[in-house]
Amino acid sequence: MNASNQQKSLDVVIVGAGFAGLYQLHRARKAGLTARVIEAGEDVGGTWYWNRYPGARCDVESLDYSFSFDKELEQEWTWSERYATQPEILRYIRHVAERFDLRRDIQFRTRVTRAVFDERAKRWTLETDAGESFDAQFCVMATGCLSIAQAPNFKGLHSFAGTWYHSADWPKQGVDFAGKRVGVIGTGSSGVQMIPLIAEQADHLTVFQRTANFSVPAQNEPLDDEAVRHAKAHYRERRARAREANNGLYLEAVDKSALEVSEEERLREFEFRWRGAGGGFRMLRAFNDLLVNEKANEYVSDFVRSKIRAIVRDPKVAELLCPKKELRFGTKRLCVDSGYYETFNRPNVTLVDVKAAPIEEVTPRGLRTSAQVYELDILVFATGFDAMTGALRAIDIRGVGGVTLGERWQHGPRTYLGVSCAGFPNMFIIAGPGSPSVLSNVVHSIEEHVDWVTRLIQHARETKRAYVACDLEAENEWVHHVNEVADRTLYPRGNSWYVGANIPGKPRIFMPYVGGVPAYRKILNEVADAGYRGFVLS
Ligand code: FAD
Ligand code: N01
Repeated sequence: MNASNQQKSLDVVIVGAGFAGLYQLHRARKAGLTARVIEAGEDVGGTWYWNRYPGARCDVESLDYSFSFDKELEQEWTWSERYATQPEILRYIRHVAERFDLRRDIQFRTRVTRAVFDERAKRWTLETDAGESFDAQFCVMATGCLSIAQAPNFKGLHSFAGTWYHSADWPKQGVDFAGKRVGVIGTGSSGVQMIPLIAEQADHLTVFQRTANFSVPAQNEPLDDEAVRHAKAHYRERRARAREANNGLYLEAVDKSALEVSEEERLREFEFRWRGAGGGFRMLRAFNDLLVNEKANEYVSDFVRSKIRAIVRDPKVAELLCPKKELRFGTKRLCVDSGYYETFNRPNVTLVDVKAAPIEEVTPRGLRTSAQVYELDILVFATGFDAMTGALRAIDIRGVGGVTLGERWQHGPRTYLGVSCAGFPNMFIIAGPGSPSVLSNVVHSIEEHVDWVTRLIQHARETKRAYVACDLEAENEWVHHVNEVADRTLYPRGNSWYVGANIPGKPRIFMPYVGGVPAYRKILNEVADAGYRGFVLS
């Protein structure tokens, strides 16, 4: 139902109807608050509404990458594969929306363009692209970390006679690649997932790679009845173990340094994680220092490179696919694939190095690099997102004294605990910069944030405080802590979207909190127990 004729003066206004916005709506209602969600898309789902490219699926196991707040929901929903596809995840999110009757409080096809804090009334006014406005005491930004696509701005794109698509704005009816000459630009997680499937359909596929990233096999498989029965019978233990793991995932971790074992043992462990059930992110946890120790990282990097050389038959192509030494394994988000490297053995697939010969322009008939012209019917941009800050900066957010979030964040995002920004009272961010967010099972992090924010709002209301603001000192200390913890790892050295390196001109700062999910939860709890230390409630 479109909510445009309904109440526009609310306790909480929520922007975004992905996992975060939906759960925030549910929790707000449970807390007795009036709440409304405003969503740019036509339906619920967020990431899983927009990213419909072939091969799109999660790379955190679906049994974990799903809501844990309701035991019945957990028991009644059955995942068909270890890593569900986009259509299945979208079906799940729609099911959640129906089951908890969420749609009646969601306004679709509406983009929030402006949010202004009224210091006197201590309320937010949100304006939309449809010219409506909503006012609420609290504003929750559930706008997503990967929801603003990096728009392709290649010279000549407008002249292209074929059709082009971005992975994050994929047509609902799908794309027919049969008999077509297709070019894919980008070899991050999206490219790595779509390339094997497009190669199967297209007449010819040309992959334009700028930087080779590491990818490990998902070892995806159907979940048979026995696996499902077992998982459901032990769901609570599974969730509890995930909560105590650094990245909120249920994965066996080896608590040993890669340096303290023999070469034989090290290779056995890597091999087990490459081939073994589950594959994927298990590789990151083969040893406890892969992301903090250069030598340990070199071991796992060399192992993956040896696999690429063994899979890809043409040695030149294999070398091009091998990530270079400067890129440490895992410091750019690890890709998880199904048959990615194998695809380059197909006769209808060509890999082009656009670092050596950059793309110069799109032409009416295809694409020209500094070395060659490629004739194409379809161009696919898997070029990523303005991650973590893009969706927030796209809204004209004005806090105390009319200061904009864009001004406050001109040198990079600044938050207290990843949920609040000094100068922007009564506004909260879900799973944003400064929280474990994208380094974790994001659904898990979303649930933790939403629960915490809702308790804070309830506390404010119960104690008759209209105003909840984090102080600048607390924010400065948190930003310092986020950087300090990141600097103890290899993460900031990767030229990834984690540091904004993919967007020209974006300040280089490591945005997520790398301290781990359990350590972060402990801090959140301590802050709450200390009467919301670092916040002013008045
Ligand atoms: P989103 O799902 O991004 O939803 C935000 C919503 O806000 C969007 O629908 C957007 O339209 C809306 N919005 C934004 N700005 C406005 C505005 N101004 N006005 C109105 N509406 C607005 N994470 C994992 O942990 N595991 C995975 O396996 C995984 N797989 C992924 C696969 C893909 C292809 C991508 C792109 C990301 C993946 N992620 C994964 C990260 C994923 O984004 C999160 O897991 C999660 O879905 C984020 O949910 P969210 O509700 O915070 O944000
Ligand atoms: O985007 P990316 P993504 N010319 O930024 C290249 C999540 N996700 O959509 O590395 C040429 O990772 C760019 O090259 P380079 C996940 O968190 C998860 O793939 O900058 N190339 C890179 O190769 C992920 O990390 C899944 O040199 C250009 C690629 O485009 C995040 O979303 C699936 C270019 C972009 O890679 C983003 O992934 C999908 C240019 N001008 C997404 N501009 C799962 O599997 C960019 N590139 C769960």
